[in-house]
Amino acid sequence: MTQEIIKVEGMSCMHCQLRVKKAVEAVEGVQRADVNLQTKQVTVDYEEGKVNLEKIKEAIRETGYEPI
Ligand SMILES: [Cu+2]
Repeated sequence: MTQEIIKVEGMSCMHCQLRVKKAVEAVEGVQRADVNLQTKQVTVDYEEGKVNLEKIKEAIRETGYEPI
């Protein structure tokens, strides 16, 4: 299992937090996503080989937020 932290702009409330969490966790190969609104960081646990960081960022982008 690999853990990465992605910085995401545009999240302002618990609704955003949940949307991002659900979107990331829906990506195949992702085991868990934790969104911290205060630091604007998404901590993702995923299986390398099944998914990569770019795919995870894309899922965030599709939800309407901006991964950095
Ligand atoms: Cu919101």
